[in-house]
Amino acid sequence: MKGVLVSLQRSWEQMGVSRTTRTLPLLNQRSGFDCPGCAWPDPQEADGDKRKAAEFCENGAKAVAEEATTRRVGPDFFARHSVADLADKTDYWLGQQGRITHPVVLRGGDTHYRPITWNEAFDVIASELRRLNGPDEATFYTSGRTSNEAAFLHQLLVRSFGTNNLPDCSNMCHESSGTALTETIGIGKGSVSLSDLEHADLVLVVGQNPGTNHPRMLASLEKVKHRGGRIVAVNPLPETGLMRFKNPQNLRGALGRGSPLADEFAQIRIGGDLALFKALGSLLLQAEHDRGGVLDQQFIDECTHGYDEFADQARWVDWDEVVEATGLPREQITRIAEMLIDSERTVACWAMGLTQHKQGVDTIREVVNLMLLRGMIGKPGAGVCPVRGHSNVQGDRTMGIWEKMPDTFLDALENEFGVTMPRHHGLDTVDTLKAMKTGNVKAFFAVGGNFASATPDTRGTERALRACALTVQVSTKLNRSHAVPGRTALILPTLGRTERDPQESGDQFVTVEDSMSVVHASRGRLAPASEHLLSEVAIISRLARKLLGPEHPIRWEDFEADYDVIRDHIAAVVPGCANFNRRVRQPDGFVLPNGPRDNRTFTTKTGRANFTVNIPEPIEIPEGRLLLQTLRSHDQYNTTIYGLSDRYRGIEDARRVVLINADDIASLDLADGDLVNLVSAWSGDQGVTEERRVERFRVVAYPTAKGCAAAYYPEANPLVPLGAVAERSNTPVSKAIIVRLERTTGPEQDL
Ligand SMILES: Nc1nc2c(c(=O)[nH]1)N[C@H]1C(S)=C(S)[C@@H](COP(=O)(O)OP(=O)(O)OC[C@H]3O[C@@H](n4cnc5c(=O)[nH]c(N)nc54)[C@H](O)[C@@H]3O)O[C@H]1N2
Ligand SMILES: Nc1nc2c(c(=O)[nH]1)N[C@H]1C(S)=C(S)[C@@H](COP(=O)(O)OP(=O)(O)OC[C@H]3O[C@@H](n4cnc5c(=O)[nH]c(N)nc54)[C@H](O)[C@@H]3O)O[C@H]1N2
Ligand SMILES: [Mo]
Repeated sequence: MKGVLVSLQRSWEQMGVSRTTRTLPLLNQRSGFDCPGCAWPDPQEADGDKRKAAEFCENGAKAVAEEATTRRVGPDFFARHSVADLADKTDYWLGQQGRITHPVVLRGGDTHYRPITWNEAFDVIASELRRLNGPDEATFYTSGRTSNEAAFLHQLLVRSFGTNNLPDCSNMCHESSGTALTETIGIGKGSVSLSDLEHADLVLVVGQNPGTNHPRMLASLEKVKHRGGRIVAVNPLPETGLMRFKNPQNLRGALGRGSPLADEFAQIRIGGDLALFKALGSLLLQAEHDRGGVLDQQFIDECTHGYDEFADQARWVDWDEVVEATGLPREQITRIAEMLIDSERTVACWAMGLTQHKQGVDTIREVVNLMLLRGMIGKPGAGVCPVRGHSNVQGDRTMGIWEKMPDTFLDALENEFGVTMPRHHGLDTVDTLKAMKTGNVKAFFAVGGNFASATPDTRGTERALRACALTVQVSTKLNRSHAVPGRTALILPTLGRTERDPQESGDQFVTVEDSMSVVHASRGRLAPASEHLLSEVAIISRLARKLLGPEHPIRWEDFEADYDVIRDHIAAVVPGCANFNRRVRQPDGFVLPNGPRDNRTFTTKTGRANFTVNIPEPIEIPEGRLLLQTLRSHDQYNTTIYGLSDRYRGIEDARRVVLINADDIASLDLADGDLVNLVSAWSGDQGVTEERRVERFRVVAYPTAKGCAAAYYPEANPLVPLGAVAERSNTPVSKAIIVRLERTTGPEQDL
């Protein structure tokens, strides 16, 4: 009930009562728009599931309110606030100012952004880009809210310009999942549908806080429980939604005490998951040896590769090491192994608690090993389920937003458009930052997102952005990235997903792909925030015409008038998208092909699903230090801060907090409520130790696993060293930063 009240309250504050009443009923309905929040899928008619009148969650309502707000940031705002002034504000303050209404520019030496016409804006950008020593000196970021149509055009523009520098938010998010799954099952996506999840006997929810970040997932988990299935939560924190859940969609849930979702809560130490999954694998092998009937031998023989090597290595486990790394009692690990053995249909779900670690890729490969042992891929009710973040982050990748798209994709682009595509791999997010620091990248263009706040090493990132010759942000709302401009900087305001997009051929819709590979339409219905906005599609195509010239073989001018034209090209280029225009107009859209799920085809190098050998490297934490993770509160969407209430964790009106176990607080000679600076030390490439710090965080006693701590992202991002990345996926290690605490005094910092 509190969640319902909060969503209405926030919606009324931002949109007023009548706009709220018109807007929320369109959310996630077939004739309405896709929630700009997370990538959780919608119920499918084909599964006999009807959509509810309110098919959204508290945080989805907040995401809509944030975009559909009636507050405005216009030329007068920029006249009042200098860039230096904006740089002093928090992300929260910046976001609360409202929707940006006009394109603005900041030229070398200026103190304030000033209005600019669209035409002039594209001239400035094109001439700055042409002035570079080559296309690889520019980099083009995408955030996962971008539609398929805009993403496809964006990568087409960037590659036509001559570079594969296409970093995206996924590099900081599920890249480790993509890398691990591509290596093991041949596709960088999950292998389950919503119906699979809901029909599982056992669901593992690992390193994920669905109560806050994917609230509608809880309703699916509740269905699992109703059907007699079981749930195991693996997390250093007892996250509320998993421990106690009240479904607001039914009366029993709305009024009742709530049901405990997790049958087993494994309160793991940060970074202990690889050791846990290895131990579970070994218990399965042991049980097969002792009593037989545990492994799916037929599946292993027919569909997998590398079993013998895996089994030789996995049989042997040092339990002292496992207990040390995980902090879990051996009995609990044994109980979970028995649950795995009892289950005929297991789904493993995970999110940032696994991906943002040095051994993130290895850990996810180990999850796959466990699933392969019992043949849990490619059968109903079973599979792997990386739960995606941004509402279209998976679709953006399908559309070619990746610095290393395979040659087959580039060949298809060349065939379709008759333009030569660059073949050398481009820069991802971390490598972009490194290249900016050395001056090898001088121009930054972002379709959405908040690069300055989302990336590691905030201070270094800000210096890198300020050193650029050009920074361009296609944005709906103000954020920190606008306050750390390059020598020439532009903000190009764009339509949000909730808004109507009228073009020459009529109102346009866009398409998105959810976490379970369902592609469907999203139709904005509200009047645009300002008459000066352009859609992302229009911005990209108009810039392309300026940059590539009127003689360019691609007919950029055709795209803006009718997005069907873009979709016809997508159909010709992107695998699985044949007849895109027709199929996406079906009520629930269509599901992209998925070899592992559809018929146990694995397009790996071996042509089979691969077992892998992964060796845990323990994280050494020196005496007196803690292992810090950075996570989301209940009142934010990434760097967009909705408010200051982390209700489920009982934290109000504060974001500069650090959650620490009471025993650790005592042994560090601190007390709940003390103010501390957090300091991380990192030995850089040349063996030089760099210290990073954030100041005046309040200590909060919290039941996290011993030796572990948690602070909010993005406030804690200055602590994440740029060099600390996951092996092979290059994802910043945002969940395991060794910190020491310095007691300090003084006022808490402004929010
Ligand atoms: N309302 C809302 N929804 C969102 C977002 C948002 O900011 N707000 N963000 C969206 C995006 S882009 C994403 S990627 C997702 C993120 O969804 P989550 O991954 O759920 O987000 P985090 O807050 O990063 O939470 C990580 C969880 O992993 C746990 N964890 C940390 N370290 C470890 C570890 O070593 N092992 C294990 N087992 N667990 C660990 C943390 O305690 C926490 O519960 O949510 C999406 N949805
Ligand atoms: N320390 C730490 N760092 C992290 C993480 C972590 O857990 N810990 N998580 C990482 C993860 S999982 C992710 S996905 C990244 C997120 O990184 P980003 O995607 O870059 O960040 P967001 O905060 O989602 O971007 C918000 C901005 O997007 C713009 N925007 C919103 N809607 C639209 C739209 O429809 N169109 C356009 N053009 N712009 C729009 C608004 O201006 C808003 O300010 O951060 C990563 N960084
Ligand atoms: Mo994400």
